[in-house]
Order: sequence, then structure tokens, then C-alpha cells
Amino acid sequence: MSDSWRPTAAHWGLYQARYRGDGVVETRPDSRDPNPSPIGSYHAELSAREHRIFQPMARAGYLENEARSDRRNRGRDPLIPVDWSIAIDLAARAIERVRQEYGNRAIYGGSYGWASAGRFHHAQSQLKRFLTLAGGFTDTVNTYSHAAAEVIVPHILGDGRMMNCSPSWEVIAERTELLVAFGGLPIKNTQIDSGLAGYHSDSDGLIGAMRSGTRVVVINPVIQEQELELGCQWIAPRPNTDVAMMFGLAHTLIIENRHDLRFLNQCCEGADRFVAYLLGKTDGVPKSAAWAAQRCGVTSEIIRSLARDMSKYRTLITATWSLQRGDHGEQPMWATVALAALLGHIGIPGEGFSLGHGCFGGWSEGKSPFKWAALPRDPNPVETRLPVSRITDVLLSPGSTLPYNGATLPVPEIQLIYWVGGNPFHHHQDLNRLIRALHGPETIIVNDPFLTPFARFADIVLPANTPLERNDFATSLHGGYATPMRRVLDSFGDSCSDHEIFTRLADRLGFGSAFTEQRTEMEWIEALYTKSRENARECGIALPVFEVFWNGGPLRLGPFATGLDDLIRLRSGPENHPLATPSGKIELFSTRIDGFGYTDCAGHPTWYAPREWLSCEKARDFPLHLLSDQPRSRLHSQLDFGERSQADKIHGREPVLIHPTDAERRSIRPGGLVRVFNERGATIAGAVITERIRPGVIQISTGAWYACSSPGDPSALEIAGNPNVLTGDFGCSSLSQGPSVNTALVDVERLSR
Ligand SMILES: Nc1nc2c(c(=O)[nH]1)N[C@H]1C(S)=C(S)[C@@H](COP(=O)(O)OP(=O)(O)OC[C@H]3O[C@@H](n4cnc5c(=O)[nH]c(N)nc54)[C@H](O)[C@@H]3O)O[C@H]1N2
Ligand SMILES: Nc1nc2c(c(=O)[nH]1)N[C@H]1C(S)=C(S)[C@@H](COP(=O)(O)OP(=O)(O)OC[C@H]3O[C@@H](n4cnc5c(=O)[nH]c(N)nc54)[C@H](O)[C@@H]3O)O[C@H]1N2
Ligand SMILES: [Mo]
Repeated sequence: MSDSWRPTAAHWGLYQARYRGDGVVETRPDSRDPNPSPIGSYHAELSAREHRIFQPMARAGYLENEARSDRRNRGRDPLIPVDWSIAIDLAARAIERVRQEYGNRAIYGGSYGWASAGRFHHAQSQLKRFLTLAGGFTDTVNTYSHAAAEVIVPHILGDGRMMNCSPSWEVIAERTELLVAFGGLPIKNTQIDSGLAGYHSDSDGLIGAMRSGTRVVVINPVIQEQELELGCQWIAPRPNTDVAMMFGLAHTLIIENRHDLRFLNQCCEGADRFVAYLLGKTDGVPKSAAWAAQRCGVTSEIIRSLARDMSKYRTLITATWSLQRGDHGEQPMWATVALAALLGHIGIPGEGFSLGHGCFGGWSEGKSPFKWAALPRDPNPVETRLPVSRITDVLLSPGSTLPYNGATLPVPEIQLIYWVGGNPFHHHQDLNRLIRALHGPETIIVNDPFLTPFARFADIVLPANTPLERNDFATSLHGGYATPMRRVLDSFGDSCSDHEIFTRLADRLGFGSAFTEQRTEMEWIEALYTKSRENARECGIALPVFEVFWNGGPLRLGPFATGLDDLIRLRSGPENHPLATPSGKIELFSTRIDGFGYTDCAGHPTWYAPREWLSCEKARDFPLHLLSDQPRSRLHSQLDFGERSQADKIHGREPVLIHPTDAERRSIRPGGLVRVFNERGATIAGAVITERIRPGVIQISTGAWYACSSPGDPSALEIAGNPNVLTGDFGCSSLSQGPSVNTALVDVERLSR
């Protein structure tokens, strides 16, 4: 198509791309990016042919019997290539049938996932606009990323935006003497920002801060190579015990009179109730350093000495979202804020807290104060919205109810699932349970550019194209980057954009022109950009006119303010600058949460033993705690087939980090294959034996494509190293119903040398 360099974007960076001929696309990172992501150099693999879907397909049994087919054959039946007209007919008939027989509520369009960069072609926006016009659908709330934080932070700080109260790296370098990083500062994760990662500055930011003398303490059962190389100090607690450790720190501050009563009284609500709990006045159990040490496996001396340092030096406490992706995940977020509140320096730049530091690139560059326009849609006629990671519970228990954030949600019967831009066989927990639950609905439709394991499981598979095959524009979540994305090659095979797929379906269902508003792709892009330009102008930010933007390079509008500014104002007087909480203050006791009466989420930060951890009974049979972090070599399951991802594999399997003591006990050798198992499933991984992990803990990064000859059977072996056959599938509490990814016990045995 085009042999000139054109701008494009991915969630991991800004690129230029050009077509070299013979289906080959060359890409190069934007020259201003000081630290481009290596995932990016494989951007061109988005057109990797052997994994692309060439034309529409239908499962053999479904093609024959449609809704009456045997649904247990999903993932086993061959997929049969069909013409677009047949595929569209099949999909339209399924939608019509379910609407008529069960109502629109039976259509599940929650469709979680990261899809690709690009605002107009954002796959879920296209699906939701289409399903809204089709009469509505059951939708979802929250994320797999930070559901527990998303739900609790508005209660305690007034607004989800307040998760990010981060100072800039420059301010950290200048002012922060001690950075206590729960979950560490995993630079590998800053390769990514939702929508597009701008100029990757976090690695240099961290290095700069440490060079200026900021002492960094990483609190993590696993430490990153880079953190070790940089000279971070390492404390390795047991997984899921951060709350206990934070309470031990807090208790030390109180009994040594190192807490800031003035700040607690002036800017916090209910500090007295929380302090009474810490001192054991309400339950007879003081949450002392010794109490904490028993739970988190870090000595009480280390805890006490850290508490003293935190009160002596200007301290910033950060917590990664991984901490809240576990049982009672709200608590580590709340406890982080409470610990910072006791120190009293919240609202002083370079001190206080930040919930999510190091999780996305550009975090400390803040979010845009204006809204970038998204594909518009009317309100969904179906009002049901369910916590996203409860999908299996929903499929298994129609007619039941689900407690959530003070409400009781009715669970509908789902008969049609339409998934675009996400991969549930990557992102969901206890995959064998999910697969059995997926035998329920009549029809599963998937649009994806690639034949992922989930697409392979669908009844109707529709081939989407990739960003290189369409025009669009992308914007970053942090730092204010925006770029045109200009098409560089023709669509692969019979694929087309999600927008074209839904246009064909809408035409067939009789609302084509309502769906397209008779606009072309370029007209939509211009309309969304122009709307964004108006939004920006209202905030005093001038964007160039569309022609200039489209023919130019990337924009950088940031950095912007973070929630820190609100806390600076709060400090100067909550009466004049209240937070949006009921009390206007930081809530260390929330009357609202307390009023929900949940036994798994009380009115103040509370220690709850996790359902699975190294100190529970199950640990006798399954003595290793499994953590499954974000992969350094890809974005989730995307490009798992790519060279960067494959370079880390061991005999084609995902690596598992294991401590030498645990390996020796099981005669496991470096580079050998192991079986990792529990009662939920089993997978094969390749052993990496390292002292970077605490004994009793193993880690498999998430994202290997699910590969199992008997999907859904817990006794069958998954062979790619997908940790989600092992993770537990339960809501982390009645408050957020977030996923409990990092709460899982397993064992490991040697398979080969
Ligand atoms: N064990 C474990 N599990 C986890 C996590 C963990 O830490 N551990 N992390 C969780 C988190 S934080 C997240 S955010 C989720 C991520 O889970 P997902 O977002 O579901 O993962 P992705 O692999 O990014 O899936 C994106 C899918 O969209 C497809 N796609 C790309 N572009 C397009 C397009 O233009 N159109 C269409 N139709 N499809 C497209 C890709 O091919 C891919 O299949 O995983 C969660 N799951
Ligand atoms: N390269 C890359 N970067 C990504 C992504 C990707 O797929 N690839 N995904 C992006 C997305 S969608 C998200 S939501 C963010 C997620 O960001 P996070 O959720 O923060 O990322 P993780 O890598 O899962 O975990 C970070 C660290 O937390 C540690 N950890 C896990 N459990 C515990 C615990 O109980 N206590 C303590 N103290 N530490 C613990 C892990 O060992 C790991 O080193 O990352 C984003 N960045
Ligand atoms: Mo995420």
C-alpha cells in the first residue's frame, strides 16, 4: 500500500510504519522516545499471517444445528470457513432469536479487554454502540486491573481519580528521601499505557531519583532484576500480607508517638476508630510489629526500623495494583492511605501515597483534564451491569443475586455472548471453571484479528483487521499524547474493521444507517477529533485543526496535575477544600461502608486472612504461593507468538520463577520442565531457579495462550504455562467483587531435566 513512513501507535508506544512489499511492514519507534519498548519493534507482527483469521468461520456443530448444537463441543469441533453473508446471517439470527425468546438482558456485551490502540476503532465501543441500537445488553462494571481500588477509593478519597496522587519524578528526586514501594516499581510495566504509551520516561525517572539520593525500599516477594541492579533495598514478605505489615508499621508509629495527631484530626475522618483497632482495643489483638511479623514473615526488627525511618525521612509510599488483585484487595489500598495519614505528610509534594505507581507508563504525568471523545451511544436500554470478573458466577447462577458496593444485583440468564477486543482465556481466573460455565449460553460470537484460544472456542468467528489496516487516532491515558494512526496496508484476507462488521450486522438487522449515521471512517475520525478539540478548548487547551493534526506528528499536551493537587488544597483546610467524601476528609472510617454490614469489608482498614495463603490449612497440600504478574515481553496475551515473547520461553513454555530451596527439594533443574498444579488445574512451565523470589513463592507471568486438549477438565494438562488454570475465581469481597488473581496455592513437580 503506502511505502512512505506513517504515524501509528500501540498501547506500548508511538511508531512510524511503512509497507515494504510482500506483506512486510517495517516499523520504527518515534525518534523522541528515549526508551522505546522492545515489544514495539514487533508491531509489524500484528499482521503475522499464520495466526490471523483469514475469513469468517463457524463451528461445525453450530453451522449444522445452531442453538440446538452440543455446546460441549466448543473448542473441539473444527471451525468451518464460510462466506461473510452466511456468517452475518448466522450471527443476526442468533441475536434475533435470543432477543425474542429471552429478551436483550440475555445478551452479554460486557466484553472486557484491551483490544488495540485507536479511538474510533476501539472494539468495545463499536460493539456497545451496535448492541445498544439492537435493544440493549447486559454490561459490566470495573476492571481486572484495579477493581478493588476503583470501588474503595471513591469511598475513602471521594473520587477514583485520587488513586493517582503521584508527584513527578523530578519532585521525587528533589524531595523524597525514602520511597517505600509495596509491589516495587516494576519498570517492565511502564512500557504500557492504555491507548498509547508516550515517551517512556519512568526508567530514567527512577534512575534519576536514586542518583539524587532517594532511598528505595522494594516490598515484594519477587524483586525485578533492574531494581536489584539499581541498588534498591529488598524486603520480601509473604504474598497477600502487606496489610499486616502496614499495620505493624502503623502500630509502631503510634506506640512510639511518631504519628501526626494534628493531621489525623484535621484532615481525616474516624482516625480514632482505626487507631483503637490497631491498638487492639476493639478485638483484643494489638496489631504490633510482632503480630505483623508472624503473618508477613518479615522480622519485627525490620518492621520497627522501617517505621522509624518513615517517620524520620520525607517518605512517599507507593502501592502497585497487584496488591489489590487478591482476596480482600480493598484493604492494601486503604491501609496504604491510612499509613501515609499516620505519618501526616499527605499533600506535601514528594511525600504521602500513590496507588498504582509503576503500573502504567507516564503515571506521574497525570491524566488529561478534558475528555477525548469516544464513539457516541445512547443509554443502554438494559440497565444490568455486573462486576466484570464475576462472569463465571453469573453464567452458573442465573436468577441469583450478587452483593456489590452496597447494592444487590440481580443476575440474568445469559444466552448469547458477543466478545471483541479481549481474551477471557487469558484474563479470567480458574479457566476450567469458566470453560464449563461457557457450555451454558446458546451462542458465542467473537471478532478478533487472531485465532486466539477463545476465538477457537466460539461458534461464530469474525475476522477483524489490525490498526495498520485502518485509519484512526490514538490518545494516551497519561501525559497527554495524541497521534494520527494512518493506514499502511490493505486488510488481511477477508478481514475488515469491527466497525464494518457491525455495519454489516446492523444492515441485516435493519438499523444500518442509525449505526453509521452515514459517515465514512474518515468522517467519524474527524468528528471525534473535532469534538475532543471543543472539549479541550473548554479547559483552555488549544488543539490544532483536524487537517494539521492528521498530516502532522504526535502531540504532547501534558504533563497534567494528578490528585496530589487536591491533597495539597485539603491540607490547607478541609472546610474550604473538601474531598468529595461524605465527611469531606480522608476516610479512615467510612460510615457508608460500615453501613453495608459486610463481614468481608468493615468500616475501617482491617486485616482478613486471605482465603489461600502460606499460613492456611491448604498450604499443607499445596505449599507454594503462586503470583502471576504482567509479562515483561508482551501486553497480556497479545503477540504471545511474537519474537520478543517467544525469546523468554523455555522449551516453548512460559517460565516459572522458583527459589533454589524449593527447586532442590523437588529435584528441579534450571531450564527443566515442571508441572504446576492444584485442585483447579495443571500447567507446564519451564524452571528459572533464582534467589530473586522468596522461598515458598513461585511466579508465572500471565499471557501464554491457553493450550489444552480437554478444555474444562481440571485433571487435563494445559501445556503453555497459562497460570489462570490455577488461579482462584472468587470476588475479593462483597464491596468490589474484584478478581483474586494473586491468591492461589499450588505445588510443583519435576517433569524433565
Ligand atoms: N493470572 C492473571 N490474570 C490476569 C492478570 C494478572 O495479573 N494475572 N491481569 C489482569 C489484567 S490487569 C488485565 S487488564 C487483563 C487483560 O486481559 P485482555 O485485555 O483480555 O488481554 P489481551 O491479551 O490484551 O486481549 C486483547 C484481545 O483483543 C484482540 N484485539 C486486538 N485488536 C483488536 C481489534 O481491533 N478488534 C478486535 N475485535 N480484537 C482485537 C487481541 O488479539 C486479543 O485477543 O488480564 C487480567 N488477567
Ligand atoms: N509489559 C507489560 N506491562 C504492563 C502490562 C502487560 O501486560 N505487560 N499490563 C498493564 C496492565 S493492564 C496493568 S493493570 C498493570 C498492572 O500492574 P500491576 O498489577 O502492579 O503489575 P504486576 O506485574 O501484576 O505486579 C507488580 C508486582 O507486584 C508484586 N506482587 C504481587 N502480589 C504481591 C503481594 O501480595 N504483595 C506485594 N508486596 N507484592 C506483590 C509482583 O511480584 C510484581 O512484581 O500493568 C500494565 N503494564
Ligand atoms: Mo490491567
